[in-house]
Amino acid sequence: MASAATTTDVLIVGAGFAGMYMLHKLRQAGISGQVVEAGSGVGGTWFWNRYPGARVDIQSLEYSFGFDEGLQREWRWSERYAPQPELLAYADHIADHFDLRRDIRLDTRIAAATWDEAAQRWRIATDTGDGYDCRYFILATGCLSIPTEVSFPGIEDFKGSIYRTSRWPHEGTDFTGQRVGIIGTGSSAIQSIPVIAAQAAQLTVFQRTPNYSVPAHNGPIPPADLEAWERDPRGYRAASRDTVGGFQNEARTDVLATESSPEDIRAELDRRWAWGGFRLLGAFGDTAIDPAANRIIQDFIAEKIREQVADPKVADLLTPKQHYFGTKRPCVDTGYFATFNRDNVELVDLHAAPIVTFNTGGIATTARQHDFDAMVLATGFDAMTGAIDRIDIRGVGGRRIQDHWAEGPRTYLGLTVAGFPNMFTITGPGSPSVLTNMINSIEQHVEWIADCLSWLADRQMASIEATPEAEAAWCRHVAEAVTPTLLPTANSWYMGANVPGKPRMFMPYAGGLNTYTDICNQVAAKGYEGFTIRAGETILSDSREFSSHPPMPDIPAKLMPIIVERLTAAGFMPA
Ligand code: N01
Repeated sequence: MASAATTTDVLIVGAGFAGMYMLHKLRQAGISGQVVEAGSGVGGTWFWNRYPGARVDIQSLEYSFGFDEGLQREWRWSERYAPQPELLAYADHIADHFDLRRDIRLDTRIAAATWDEAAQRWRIATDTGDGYDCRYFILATGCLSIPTEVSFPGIEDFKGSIYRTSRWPHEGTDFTGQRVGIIGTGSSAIQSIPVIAAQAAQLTVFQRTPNYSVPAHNGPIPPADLEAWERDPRGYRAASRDTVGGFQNEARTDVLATESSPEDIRAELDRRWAWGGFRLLGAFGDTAIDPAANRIIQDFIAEKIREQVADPKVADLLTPKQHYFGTKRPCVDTGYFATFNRDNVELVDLHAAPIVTFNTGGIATTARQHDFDAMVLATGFDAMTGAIDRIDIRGVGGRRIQDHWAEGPRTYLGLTVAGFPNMFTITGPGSPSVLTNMINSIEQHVEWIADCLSWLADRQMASIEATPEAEAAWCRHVAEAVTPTLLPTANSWYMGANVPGKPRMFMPYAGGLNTYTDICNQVAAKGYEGFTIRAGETILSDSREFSSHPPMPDIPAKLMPIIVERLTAAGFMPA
């Protein structure tokens, strides 16, 4: 028999960085909260993704919280890009520093959440048979937390070990002397391949789509960054948040590759390549829009791959040709391409020789049998909606979130969903989230939600619900923001393209974290426009529209024809 539900103001799902900061922020506001976490520890992404070589790919100085002066002062990163154990230690430190663990329940999954219209509360059921009774329900479930359910024929017959990068065993692995195969060449694979290759007797990489990757140049934190941060941590954080991507990358929106001389292009790209990481993305203002400009960076990276890989045929196979640079999330690597120069590493092109089946010994492709002691699946995630979809969430009138999202996720501001009152998503679909430094997006969301709940409490309001009109307007704006760019052209997980049957829709908001933050602040300043706010029969506000659109950015004249053409074709501008 189910035990009595625990009563709390807020139930938070997930004890990653988002869930933990949410809990802390609520406590500061005098609101009670409980966190439920499926894992047996805190840390979210960094709890699960323990594969060899896992590390952050935004500089740690920026991929860390700025909300607490003490936390900032006492935590020191050992490297430019912290490795997974250090990030997990940071998560544990946050849990201890802010005494969060007493309100975090581990090893428990939220199975169902039902809105009780009469009581204006959520009734939550866990997979252990008990539940919660709460006013607010906050999904801090992460954007990349549910692995895709790839299944290969015969996989159950394989006699060796099978590992998933996203569910790596906590005791670690030792591939010494083993023949290892890895499927996938996304970020997880690109980080783990060099490390596994250095340990295993033999590593075979099964590649379906080559990916763009830039060197991390990991090492000590660059002195200039450290000095800038130490001089003014608050200012440094604010500068990071006031960017499109939530990190500083010297973005030059007004300099176009197609208007620059070959010498200037080369010097700029070389400088950014030498600095490493995502700074390459900010080199020119037209790369994300103009195919000709994108081609310039593609050619540059192709040349860099040829420089790193001794065998021209292998270099060619490793060179992306099917998508524009930046339209799938670029990878940041440490020695990835050079790994293919090792005698114990082989690249299998799955386009030339697709996998036919797994078998007891390993994998049979159309070309031949490959025998392994261990297989690694680095095959990706059901991104952005996967974790939410797997909870049986029922809003007003019993409507299921899966039905509301049948044609793709619909949200207002990536924070709320019409018909699902008092439910919030941290870095949900329709927010900048995965296109940004997640920590800065998390901070912005958590602070906005906490302010909103305090505002409601001050006015003794019981519920807040996005109006269908505001949600529709936001969805339109999300689509409008990405339409001028090349982003929708790739078969990316941003588009849901990696999950069979998932609706094709560009899920994150491409308008930039800085712009987005302004919009969210305007919505709040207008008394939460686009929301119906009520307590019982009392309706405090029912402003149905969403009018806080950002001002038009300064767009270089040369890009206007492309942008107008795409917006017109998509119906955002009259023909
Ligand atoms: O997953 P992915 P990931 N047969 O989806 C291949 C973040 N992240 O875990 O491209 C054969 O990128 C698939 O091939 P294709 C980051 O945001 C961050 O690597 O579909 N191959 C692809 O090569 C990242 O973008 C860090 O043709 C199959 C790969 O598997 C996101 O997580 C580190 C296949 C999946 O790549 C996801 O990265 C790691 C099949 N049936 C991850 N199915 C940081 O550094 C899939 N593939 C912070």
